[in-house]
Amino acid sequence: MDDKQLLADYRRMLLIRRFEEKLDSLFTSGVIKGTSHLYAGQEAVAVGVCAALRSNDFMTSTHRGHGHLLAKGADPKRVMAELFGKSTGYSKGRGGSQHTACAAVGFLGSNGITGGGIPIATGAALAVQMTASAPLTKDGHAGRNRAHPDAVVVCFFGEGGASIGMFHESLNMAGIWKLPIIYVCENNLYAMSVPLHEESAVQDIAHRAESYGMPGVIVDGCDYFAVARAVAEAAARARAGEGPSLLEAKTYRYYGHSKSDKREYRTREEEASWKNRDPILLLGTKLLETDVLTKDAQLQALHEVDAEVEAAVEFADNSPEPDPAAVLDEVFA
Ligand SMILES: Cc1ncc(C[n+]2csc(CCOP(=O)(O)OP(=O)(O)O)c2C)c(N)n1
Repeated sequence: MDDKQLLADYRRMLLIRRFEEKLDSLFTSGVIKGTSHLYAGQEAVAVGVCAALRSNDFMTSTHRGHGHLLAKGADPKRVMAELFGKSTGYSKGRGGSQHTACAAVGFLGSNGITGGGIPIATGAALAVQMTASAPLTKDGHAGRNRAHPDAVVVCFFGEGGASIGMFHESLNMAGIWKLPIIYVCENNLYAMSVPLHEESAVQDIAHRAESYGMPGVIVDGCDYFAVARAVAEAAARARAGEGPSLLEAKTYRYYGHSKSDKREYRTREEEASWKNRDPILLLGTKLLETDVLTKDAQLQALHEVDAEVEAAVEFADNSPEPDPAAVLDEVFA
């Protein structure tokens, strides 16, 4: 990674953090309605993963998806507009926090169904594989699918999502067919209020990989470099036709599960110990130590990111509401 990418990724992690902090206050003050699942604390996973991807790679996400979408290169203005339910949002204000998709950056959707993205990502990986093996059309195009033939698909889910049946069915299929997919489990220790030991017989989700004929790798989800390295290896494997991988990033969400959660199932001491290893702090310290970042540039990045978040709020606030007459547009079933 060159210095330019490192600085851009540091800035993107900051952007995600400040975006989520802003959202917390917008939800609390009732400006944005409904609930939200905030990504703060997990930024090194989304940004570390994307550091090792190409722009034409694909991604599926979860109910906690704003960080994934921003890491993949989405415009914060249009992400915010979607959260405001405005027509300028990526899903025209119809999807909201849990159902945003952005084809332009290969983001196949966040998903309110726990683990719901897993079969979708597996199907997308099958489509990529079929594209690669499809005969070229007369004008030299790679078949009917527009997917790049050596694209990879990244599939995010939580450790709770890893307990649904489709996790096992999908990974088995991907293992048999050697699909170009990287399953990334963000293990933040709790599915709503349920700790991992109450919902999984094994405490490392990565160990399940062996059952499906793929490597299972555990990474420190607070360490941007560790995540990027592991994904680079998995992506190279997928592009070489060697099949899927399962990565488990040990991480922590800073906020409660959603707006109403008072976090009674975990201690303030546990929260403080994770915040001591804050992913943005760790990357910032490393970049300062190696002279990639200066204190002035760090401050400037923070100002720029805050201005970007404020501009996103202004754009969303001033955007038009969806037209009620168009409510049935794009309803297919
Ligand atoms: C099929 C299904 N069951 C239950 C729920 C309710 N639910 C929403 S989020 C969640 C926990 C998800 O935990 P995890 O996958 O670990 O992700 P995290 O919230 O920790 O990021 C549950 C059970 C749901 N949305 N979908």
